[in-house]
Amino acid sequence: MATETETRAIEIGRDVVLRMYEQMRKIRVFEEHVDDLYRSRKMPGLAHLYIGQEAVAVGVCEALRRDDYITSTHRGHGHCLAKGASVDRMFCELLGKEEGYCRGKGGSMHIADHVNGNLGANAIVGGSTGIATGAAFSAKWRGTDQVAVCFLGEGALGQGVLYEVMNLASLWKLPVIYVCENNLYNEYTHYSETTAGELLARAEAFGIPAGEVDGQNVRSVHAAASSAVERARAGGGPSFVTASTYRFRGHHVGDVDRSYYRAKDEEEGWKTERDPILLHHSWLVAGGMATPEELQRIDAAVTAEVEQALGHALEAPFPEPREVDEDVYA
Ligand SMILES: Cc1ncc(C[n+]2csc(CCOP(=O)(O)OP(=O)(O)O)c2C)c(N)n1
Repeated sequence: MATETETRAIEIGRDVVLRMYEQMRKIRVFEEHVDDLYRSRKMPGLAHLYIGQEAVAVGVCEALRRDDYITSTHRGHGHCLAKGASVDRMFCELLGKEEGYCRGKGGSMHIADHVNGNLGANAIVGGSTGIATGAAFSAKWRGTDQVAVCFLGEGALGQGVLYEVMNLASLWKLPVIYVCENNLYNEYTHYSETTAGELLARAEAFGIPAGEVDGQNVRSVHAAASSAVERARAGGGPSFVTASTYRFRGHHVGDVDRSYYRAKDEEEGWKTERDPILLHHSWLVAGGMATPEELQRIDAAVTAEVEQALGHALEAPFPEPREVDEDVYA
């Protein structure tokens, strides 16, 4: 018998499952180029790559409308792209160019895209939990049916603000969904060394329904997110979801030798057996949703789009030096 996730995946249709494949590929190709930009010293600063976690951003954002809100983290490129950001402007921002989302002055960890409901990445671990909950409060106060999704890493479970806002979200039945991406490590420390007790119990203590989902299965993530979104839109209040996932690369692009904090075999196991894009690819082909040739065409189109955007960004102008203190608030 088909699982609930698979039944939903078939119901949502071919367009959606193919778009989710395309979006995951786009994030992967984008991030691989970001790594190259860092290594070739063309990008100022660092970036925290999302490779390996693509199914979480894509499965969740596919369940949202354009006018719904998200808040993101220091590992935010995947969230931005999944919510509709343009690849050109993303690259421009990372390269400090004027066309970037923050006119080149924010960089990787501060990209916001209000037109698509993205209230911003955030370098402060847990910092966006208050912003997402505030956005949900605003939606409720204004009488809209928008929802807000707060992406957070499991490292943010140690931040007090999360518990203040979950308390209010539950009391006021706010349309907010906390999506905790548990990629097992907070920087270079396994989460079991920083996080006491059961993760889900933390939300349940506030009366918030909480569940865990396989973060490498984009259809499961989409199904879980869709249920939480339906509940929030209908006035049912907040939800909390942990997505079990893994970052395939370092904590940031410069974290190359990881052997002192996690085993090579562990990384290899996730990359070969739990890659969300390969898993979805196999599912699409096995279920007759797409042929390998169709998926190859999507891959080629995505690669061309990302490479064109990169070429554009590399040539794009920097802001004028006289603008150095414009649009800068801190
Ligand atoms: C308030 C705060 N404390 C510490 C840091 C330094 N820091 C940056 S990322 C990070 C780990 C975050 O882990 P997690 O939330 O699990 O996200 P992941 O990096 O695994 O995606 C830490 C401690 C910070 N940016 N903000």
